[in-house]
Amino acid sequence: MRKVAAIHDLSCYGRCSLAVILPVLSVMGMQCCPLPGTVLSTHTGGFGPVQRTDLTGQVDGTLRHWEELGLRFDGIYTGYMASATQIHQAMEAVERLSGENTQVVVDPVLGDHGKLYTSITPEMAQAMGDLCQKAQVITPNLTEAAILLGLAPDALLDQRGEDLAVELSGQGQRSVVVTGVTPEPGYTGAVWFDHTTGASGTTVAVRAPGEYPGTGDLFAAVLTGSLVMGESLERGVSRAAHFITRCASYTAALGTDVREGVLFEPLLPLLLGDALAMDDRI
Ligand code: PXL
Repeated sequence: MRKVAAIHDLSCYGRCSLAVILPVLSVMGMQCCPLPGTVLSTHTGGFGPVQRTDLTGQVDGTLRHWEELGLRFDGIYTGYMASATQIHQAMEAVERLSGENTQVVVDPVLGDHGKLYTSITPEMAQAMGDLCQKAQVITPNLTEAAILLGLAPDALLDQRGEDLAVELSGQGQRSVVVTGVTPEPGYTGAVWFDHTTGASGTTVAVRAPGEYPGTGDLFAAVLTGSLVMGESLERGVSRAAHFITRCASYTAALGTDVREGVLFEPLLPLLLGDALAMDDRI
């Protein structure tokens, strides 16, 4: 059975990070092994003062134990990090837990809407750039794309060209999916570059009303699952974009508190088909 190490925080209320990544990868038919760097009472998007516990030492010990066990993962997927030390740990994890065909997907969580998140220091932005060098696939939004290119965080908010994905690929060394692009009014999508084929493209999905926390994590989780199943980057991006659109439309129709994220749980069966189809022993 394929397995993915997911190096993220665990926000215990509000539907983001490991709380959405675990169910998505499970339903896609693989074992998701969580490596939480921080446990938080809620995500930081509007629930007031957050209770948090740093687990940096626990991550170190887990990496050591997993290495002793000789574990190698088919996917390593990293996201929100609380410190530069944790970003360096993620780099260590890539070194120590990769096999020959491991898909390393780095979501360089640094900012959104033209601003750095308040917890991000210049040292962390630099370290995240270094972590991206170790990835097969990175999934920045337009704000993160600008930061990674050394520009002001709001410098690229109107970009929608595929050349941006090519520019972030480090001369074709890695694949890039830039999320949160507006290909045309009323639509949302991603521009991508696939370093395994040299192809680039734009994936377009209907823009559902509302801006929900955690959709970036859901997007990259579906993409990671798809890549670990052996699907192409284009297929993975399309699958992820359409899944998010359906989750956001459903959530908007129910009119729940935006802070609770998208109500993806009833839509998980949409991700189920291929895992079943690909293994006739199930
Ligand atoms: O990706 C969303 C996310 C992840 N982790 C933490 C967050 C958020 C969004 O607010 O606060 C801790």
